[in-house]
Amino acid sequence: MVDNEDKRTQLPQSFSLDDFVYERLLSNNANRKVIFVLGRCFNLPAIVILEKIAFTEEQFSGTDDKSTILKNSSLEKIMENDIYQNNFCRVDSDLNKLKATIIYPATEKHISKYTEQKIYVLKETPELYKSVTLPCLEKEQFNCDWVYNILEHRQEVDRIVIEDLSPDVGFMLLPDLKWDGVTDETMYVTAIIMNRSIKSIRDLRESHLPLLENIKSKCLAAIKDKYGVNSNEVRAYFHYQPSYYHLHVHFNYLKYDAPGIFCDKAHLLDTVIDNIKMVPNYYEKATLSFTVRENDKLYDAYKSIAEE
Ligand code: M7G
Repeated sequence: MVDNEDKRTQLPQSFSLDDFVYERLLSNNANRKVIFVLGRCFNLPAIVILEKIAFTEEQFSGTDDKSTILKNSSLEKIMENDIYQNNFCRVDSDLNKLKATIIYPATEKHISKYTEQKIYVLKETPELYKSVTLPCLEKEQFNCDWVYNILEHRQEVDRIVIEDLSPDVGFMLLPDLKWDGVTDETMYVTAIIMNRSIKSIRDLRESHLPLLENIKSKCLAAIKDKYGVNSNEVRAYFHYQPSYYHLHVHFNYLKYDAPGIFCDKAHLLDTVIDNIKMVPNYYEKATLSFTVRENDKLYDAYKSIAEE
């Protein structure tokens, strides 16, 4: 299949899912109620991610009848027994939207990222980072044009929650692609740093503490201001390995089990700050464990050195 990394084709404004020709299912996560589908649009590969959206309190407590699920539903009985009854509940389509994320044209790497596959844990020493991980990610990483579009105010400008344009300690905070931007229960925003030379936590040193502290204090205050979520209800963390090698911090609502919050991938912002305060070059010296998928080029690279 062709790699579309350099094809910057965009979907027409009139695009609808009728233009999407189904090819195959990449994965179906019943727990998250999200499905990843591969197909083609106008002859190029495309991925559609459909996700059922969480309920909100307003859908039940709202005063406007039209926004209230209970006032706009019909029941179809499945079974009853004693005091127990199961039904399908049909609700107004406006109250039952799906979030649809479309990646177009999708690259081989996107297809691999969303394909169900085995995962493995790897231990990366500083030496292995330099000799295996770094060369591999320099060759294989996802394109970061979407990041530069944000930093240069070309895209998502009206979504910026807060920005600090300082080249050293600055960042932009905005709703993450994984979030619909309105369902408070699944709040997920991302701070993207202005500095383009820090790929991941591996590159963090003592000199970056002001950057990390600045992101922490300003983003938590902005989240409280905009979404009413207290700082002690926010999970702030990095991914290692990330998909995109331009440093960014994930912030989400603690009660929401966002994808990628487990200890095989998430590094709390507070812990990262503390580690660097204790050992200024902690992330230069540490052995970091992370997971890879079976189809990842990084997994192949580690496999081949293990075989040597
Ligand atoms: P990551 O750890 O590099 O990748 O985080 P992963 O979590 O996907 O493995 C990058 C973050 O940026 C993710 O949370 C993405 O959902 C988010 N993101 C990716 N893209 C392409 C966009 C985008 O175009 N706009 C916004 N706002 N967020 C994005």
